[in-house]
Amino acid sequence: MESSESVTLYGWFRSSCSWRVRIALAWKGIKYENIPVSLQKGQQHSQEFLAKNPLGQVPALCIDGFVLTQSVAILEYLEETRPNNPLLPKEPKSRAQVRRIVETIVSGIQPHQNLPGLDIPPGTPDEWKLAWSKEWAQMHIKKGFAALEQMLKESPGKYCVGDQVSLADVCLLPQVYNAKMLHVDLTPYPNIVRNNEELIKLEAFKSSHPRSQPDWVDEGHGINQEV
Ligand SMILES: N[C@@H](CCC(=O)N[C@@H](CS)C(=O)NCC(=O)O)C(=O)O
Repeated sequence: MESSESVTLYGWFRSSCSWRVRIALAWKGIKYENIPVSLQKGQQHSQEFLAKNPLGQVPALCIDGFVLTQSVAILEYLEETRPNNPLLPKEPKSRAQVRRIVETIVSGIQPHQNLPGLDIPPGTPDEWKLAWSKEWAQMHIKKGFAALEQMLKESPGKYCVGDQVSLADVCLLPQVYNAKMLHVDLTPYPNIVRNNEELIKLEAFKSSHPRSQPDWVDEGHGINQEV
């Protein structure tokens, strides 16, 4: 496989999946060009972007002479090809715990807040669609967070799995941001909240925050830098 120095991320400031990749790139000190694909303007459906990801979803990462999609595949690829500042622990049980937390977020929670995941009959008024999608997302976040809260108790430490930052943290912080945006009460999840407070102190998590992105638009959610 061809290896090249230039790395380009196609993403959107508020996409939690894009944010996962931004964190890992920053954590590993990989320089990249950030090309915004506005989901609000529907740019993920443009011919140009579909050539990168026929699924019409961000993120897509051009790296080492090929285009990679699916945030977890990207994270694992970065980990395998750029093992500095590792995001997976060495010990198999801890690795499994990291992957368990990742999977809970990426397949158990995030897809339920992505609009195409909702089968809403055509003709439904916009305000109903919004209310229903919000309700649906909140329900899955609460269910997922209750499970994650338990998992975090099983691997105590400063971060999700002990005292080492891992892919679990890379996925959790953007998900907590989404939960706040959807006004989910986080009081029942003290370990998640504590984890979040630790993570946002770290430069790679801070610099990759939606608000720090060139395409940031204040959408009036009232969420500040301290997610
Ligand atoms: N499993 C994919 C999910 C990607 C995804 O859902 N991306 C969202 C933003 S976070 C998106 O592009 N949504 C727009 C759409 O589906 O039209 C990944 O982890 O990369």
